[in-house]
Amino acid sequence: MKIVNARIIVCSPGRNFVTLKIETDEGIYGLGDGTLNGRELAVASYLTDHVLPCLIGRDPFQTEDIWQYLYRGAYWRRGPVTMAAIAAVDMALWDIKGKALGTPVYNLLGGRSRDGVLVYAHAHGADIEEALDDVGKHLEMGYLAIRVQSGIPGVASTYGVPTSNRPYEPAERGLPSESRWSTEDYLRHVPKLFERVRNQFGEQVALLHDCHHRLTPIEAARLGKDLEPFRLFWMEDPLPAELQEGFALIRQHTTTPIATGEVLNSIWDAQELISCQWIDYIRMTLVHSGGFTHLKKIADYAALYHVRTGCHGATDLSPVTMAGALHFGLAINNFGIQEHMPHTAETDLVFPHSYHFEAGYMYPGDAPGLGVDIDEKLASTFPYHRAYLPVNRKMDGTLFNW
Ligand code: KDG
Ligand code: MG
Repeated sequence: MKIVNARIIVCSPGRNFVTLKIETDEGIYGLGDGTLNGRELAVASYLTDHVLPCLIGRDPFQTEDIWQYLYRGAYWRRGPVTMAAIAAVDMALWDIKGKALGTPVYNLLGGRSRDGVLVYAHAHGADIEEALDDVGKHLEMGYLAIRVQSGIPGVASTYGVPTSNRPYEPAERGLPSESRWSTEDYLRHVPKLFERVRNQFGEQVALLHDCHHRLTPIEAARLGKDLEPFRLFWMEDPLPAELQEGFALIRQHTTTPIATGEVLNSIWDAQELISCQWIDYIRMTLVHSGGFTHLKKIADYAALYHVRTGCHGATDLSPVTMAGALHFGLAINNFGIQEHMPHTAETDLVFPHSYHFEAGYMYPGDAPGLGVDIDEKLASTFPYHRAYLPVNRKMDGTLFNW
């Protein structure tokens, strides 16, 4: 089998997605996701202008060799644009492999290791009362694990909480919006939120929280200690992820489990986080970390150090990545949990898929390959719109982490 064509489809059914379609001389095609929120066209160009011409004529079964060709062969390594582009190719090749062999991708990754993939939902509210209502709704929907974020008194808008009636979607069309941030107000508020959630919903539900990179190590240590009575499943991204040893300080002070890595791209970015056991869950995901070929190595490395996976699964990861994450999560031994943030109805129509949610778990389905397709005609009715994530400043105007 040979690759005869490869092209990019950029569409925006509610938000932007970059999808790669690789076609073979046997009529089988594969899909890959290359979406990088707010920088989509950089990946599209990297693929179209620099990568896709090199794929024509290659054997799509050579996933390892093609991965190394794109990673080592470029000379310039790592980084979100490069790794999202490599991921798109890798995903599409595994999709082709599965279709050619007539089997779901999870069977190529080791086969089923569990019955279903535990997922966590997002609950949020403008204040604690609204957040509690939303937790209740998600429990009724069958979720067993719920991330909880709420508005903070004195802070006009914050990560994870919608400012309108629409479902939360951080990227906005037009130029980046700006918000203001107070760490002091946040640190006072979050323990109160989780005290109320535990009091109302009891011990059974797994609770998660995303700090979204906004604390220093000692602030994160304090929050972790304050949250200990409420037994969180994890505290996510307490710090910006570049300084791996920053996590050591948090670890010295708290037993609240730590998850990080959604902005990391290679095994080298997380090497100390994992080998020093500074984290409990690694959040790298297929699209931003080089696809199955690389993420499998990261997961196997993490397994040596008792670190489990908790792959990023926000709406900027397309249904192609979501499908891939479910195959991956079903197959590997050290799976922890998978994020699930449902896509818009339009997105689900553009990307028909065989995965589904039931009673707290998701299932990839048994279709050969990834089990996800793209309706190109419908996709063409949702053209690309430039969109950005917000920018965040401290109350005095200092530029800060969003
Ligand atoms: O594009 C950025 C989002 O994917 C990110 O802000 C979502 O932190 C996030 C999460 O945990 O889902
Ligand atoms: Mg996050």
